[in-house]
Amino acid sequence: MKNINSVINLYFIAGTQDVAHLGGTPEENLLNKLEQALRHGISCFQFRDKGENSLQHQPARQQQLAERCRNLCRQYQVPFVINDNVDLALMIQADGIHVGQSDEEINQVIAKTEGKMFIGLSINNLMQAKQFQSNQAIDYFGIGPIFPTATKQDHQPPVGIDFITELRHQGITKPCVVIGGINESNAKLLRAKGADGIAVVSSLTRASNLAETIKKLL
Ligand code: TZP
Ligand code: MG
Repeated sequence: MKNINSVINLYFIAGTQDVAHLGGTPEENLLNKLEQALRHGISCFQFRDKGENSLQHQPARQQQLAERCRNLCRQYQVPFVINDNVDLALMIQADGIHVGQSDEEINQVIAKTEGKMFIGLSINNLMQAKQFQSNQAIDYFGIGPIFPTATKQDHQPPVGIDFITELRHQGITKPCVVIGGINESNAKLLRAKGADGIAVVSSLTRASNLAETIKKLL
């Protein structure tokens, strides 16, 4: 596997619900957006298809689309990650799985994946970070939301811009990717504050000039 810090450097997350405004079929919308993002230099893609306007109630169609996204990522040699669904990740041989605190129990995720893929875990407070810091099976932490965001409805309270520095001061050394309200005007600051990578949804799904936006996020 590539070095995890280079994998999480510019981490694009999306599902069909995030591109519904683009006007085509869900498949066209997501695949076109993903291809452009891959062409312009994202370092990782997470398939996170859930909620209103997603294919979550059409599992066969959703799996087919996940496979097409995986194939596209492979063409560009960019790691492909599945959000939440460990069984789907195993079935389609994803490169990684990302889970939250309330998803499938982390030890079960670790047992099921048996080192076949990398594992990311969402962290929202210092206690969680300390609890999982020494767990070698977890490859990176997703930290956030940093800012309030309209993209995720049920998100935890925003942790704020200094949380990543606080984690570093508290001895948290695991690779960290920050998420939630990150855009071209705050990305550099978050990197300066200790983030190894940044994760974005709407900055890319709603970009008017994707190439320019990606340059500024990198
Ligand atoms: N997890 C925490 S915030 C968030 C997720 C999936 C959504 C981030 O979306 P955006 O549009 O980059 O703020
Ligand atoms: Mg989740």
